[in-house]
Amino acid sequence: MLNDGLTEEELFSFFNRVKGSDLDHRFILSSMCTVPHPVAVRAHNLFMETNLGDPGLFPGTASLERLLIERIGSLFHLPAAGGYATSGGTESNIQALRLAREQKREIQSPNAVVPESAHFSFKKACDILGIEMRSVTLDHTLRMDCADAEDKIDKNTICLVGIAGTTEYGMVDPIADLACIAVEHEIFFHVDAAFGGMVIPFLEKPIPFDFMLPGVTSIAVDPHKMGLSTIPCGCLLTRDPRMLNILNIDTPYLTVKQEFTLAGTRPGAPVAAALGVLDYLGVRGMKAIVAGCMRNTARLIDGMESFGIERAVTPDVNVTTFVCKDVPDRWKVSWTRRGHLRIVCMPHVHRDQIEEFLKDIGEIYA
Ligand code: 0PR
Repeated sequence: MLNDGLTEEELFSFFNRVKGSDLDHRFILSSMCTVPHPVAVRAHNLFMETNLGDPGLFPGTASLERLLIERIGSLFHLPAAGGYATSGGTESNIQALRLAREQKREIQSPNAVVPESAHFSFKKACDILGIEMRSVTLDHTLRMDCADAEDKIDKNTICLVGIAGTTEYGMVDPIADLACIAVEHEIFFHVDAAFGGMVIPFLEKPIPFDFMLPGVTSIAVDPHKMGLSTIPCGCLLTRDPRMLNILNIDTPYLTVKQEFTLAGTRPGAPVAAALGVLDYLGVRGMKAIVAGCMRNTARLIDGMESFGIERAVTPDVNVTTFVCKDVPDRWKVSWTRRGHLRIVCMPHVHRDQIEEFLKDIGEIYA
């Protein structure tokens, strides 16, 4: 029930109490989001009231969105890529499937060929768009099986999907091989790099997954995951800078007369935050962050195996999985559909937390 108004003190003592029941990031080992970089927070605060849904009112902020897409396009070997800032991987994946379907309007019963490991956002996208989702099996490394993908493709396939950094196991699908298949069958190939897109380019040995591969049509990447941005910030990039225009609808009374985005009102603040982090840290800084996460990933795997707890797979990015049934309560971990313990070594998961976690595990298993 609404009251007659609280004092600021009353209100914020309530908020602080409530926030106190959120979990402490020190113990969150299950999340693909992290504590935003201080530069992201400062940029976010500066652009708090901006709305990219009416860009003519915020031309400055809109120019930051273009810069962000250009920065990520360059990182993905195509500075001239098209794209825009979404609310995250879910919206990017929905929009990619919309694009794919628009391009093959003549197909009556469209299907999308998607790996079993795909994030559940593809299920949402297919439900909304009336697309049949065909699941492709994984090989023993839990990467998409290319032969099965090829078997599942037929004349009604509007889109092939590969994942660069799977949610549950941190695997990168054989994107180069899938890109060849897409070229051969002339189908739209969307790469979901929501997680891996801000990791793979900064690895010591980057795995090809981006526009460097001719068959890749679009890429989803989330600065609000490994990009240390504030939430919500995803990006959808397209090889053809004009491609998104096929989704244009009329917006007669706005400062722009058409828009292709899914959301109407869109926050400029996390876009400034995402760009801020990339420009502040630069390639060197991002490499240092990613190297730290990968060192912690390796240390965690080593430590767990020293107690006889086997890894489920050797991940390509900073997601670890183990054959392990029990973890002390204070740690917030997650479990995959196949029943493996899953820990994501995000930037907020520092080395001392890994050691503390291993010590706790050692008390049970050593
Ligand atoms: N694609 C991939 C590969 C993902 O991992 C995710 C989300 C998405 C798409 C969807 O992205 P949005 O959630 O931004 O729409 N992966 C995480 C997951 O589902 C998201 C997450 C993050 C969940 C933090 C929990 C959490 O605490 O596990």
